[in-house]
Amino acid sequence: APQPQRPRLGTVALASGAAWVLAGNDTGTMVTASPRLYPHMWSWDAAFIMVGLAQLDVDRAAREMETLLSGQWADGMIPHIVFSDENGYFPGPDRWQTAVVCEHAPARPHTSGICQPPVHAVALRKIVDAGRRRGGADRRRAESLLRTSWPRLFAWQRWLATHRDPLGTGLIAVTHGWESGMDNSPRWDSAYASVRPGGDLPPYVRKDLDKVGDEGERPTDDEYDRYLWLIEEMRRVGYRADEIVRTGSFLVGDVFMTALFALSCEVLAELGEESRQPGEQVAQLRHWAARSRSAVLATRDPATGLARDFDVRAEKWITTPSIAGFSPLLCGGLSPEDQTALVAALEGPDWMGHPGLAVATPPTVSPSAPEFMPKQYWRGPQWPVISWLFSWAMRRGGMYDTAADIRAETLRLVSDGTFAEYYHPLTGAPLGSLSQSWTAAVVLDWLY
Ligand code: 9WN
Repeated sequence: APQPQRPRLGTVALASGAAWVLAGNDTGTMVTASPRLYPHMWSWDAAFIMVGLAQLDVDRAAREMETLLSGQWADGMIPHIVFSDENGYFPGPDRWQTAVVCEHAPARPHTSGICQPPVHAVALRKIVDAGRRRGGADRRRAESLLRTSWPRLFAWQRWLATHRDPLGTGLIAVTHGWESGMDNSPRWDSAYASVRPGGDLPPYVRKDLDKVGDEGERPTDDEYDRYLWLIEEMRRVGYRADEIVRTGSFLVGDVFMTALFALSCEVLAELGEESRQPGEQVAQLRHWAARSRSAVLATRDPATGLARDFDVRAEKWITTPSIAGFSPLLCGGLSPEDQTALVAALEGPDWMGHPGLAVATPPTVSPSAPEFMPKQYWRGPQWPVISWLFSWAMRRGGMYDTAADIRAETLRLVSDGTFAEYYHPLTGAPLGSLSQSWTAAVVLDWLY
């Protein structure tokens, strides 16, 4: 059905709107992921939010990093949620009980017990660059943040390399779909099919469903039972990282997470060199980056060239045609021919070039695939934050034209001014939460 014509904002209005969204979601110490659906700080959201804040206010961006790091666990893990005092989200601190059962978790702030993709080094890079560009107090603030947060981010990368490499190849594994950031992606369907919630799963009430336009935009109750069951398993083993990897029902080598890990190791190594951090730690980062880059390249499907996840429990490749298939473009390492072919596939008719798309940006699942569901969360919609990530990394890797196209098309999509969490790829309609912070943040970075 034809969509109602929405007003399109020009650049100045769009940038003001984005700044307004971030200000509106700012509690003073954290910019929550969204006003109603996610009233807390999420780990990878926070990183993208810092990217946006860096353009507006270096000190505020630096404080966001400090808030996030105040939730870092003693063993180095950055938890996927740092909770505010709001209680509008489930599962909240009472359900996780991280500090009650795990010595590594801080008592305050309250935190969840899993992690999310490591993109924080990219945020630090952006803050440092903004500070240096502006000079004066901004520069001093950014340099001092670099000194204090570099070792913390190093510890975070080390945690992933140490506790999340079950095969010893550099392929970083997730123990819960939420860790991937792409909660209900069809990538995880087969692995979740083997997660069997026990009869003793404590009862719970979801709080997310009445905060979006249509329940069909969110995961199902069946999926939620599995999400909650995995948390129950983890809580029962006191969130001990190695024990979860040894015994948990869900363990998948996540190629997208791995590519971001490799990318962040490189970015952090560069920042480490610039700020004279210990040489052996910088070398360690480069070593991890190289190993994980190779691991990403080794997952490629010989038939399609797309990267794949590996279900460690079932010992099988996951071939779902999702955006994660393009992970090599995030971390680099392809031969020039293979890179050209993968970019061509991304731009081709099964992806950005699909004739049915309202704007030519990457959908999360190929519209040509049977798994494609255009309204449902990570099963098809376009996520502006994912577009930003690909655009940023591809520009860094010298793929300037595609990077610029993704930027231009995504800006066209978000010029409706809703700053939606995700968009319907066939109609351009906003979906999920509106005034989503990371959408506003990446728009700001693009417009500045
Ligand atoms: C669970 C905050 C987060 C994002 C994730 C996105 C969604 C949470 C949820 O929202 O996940 O962590 O309740 O659905 O999938 O990527 O970080 O924006």
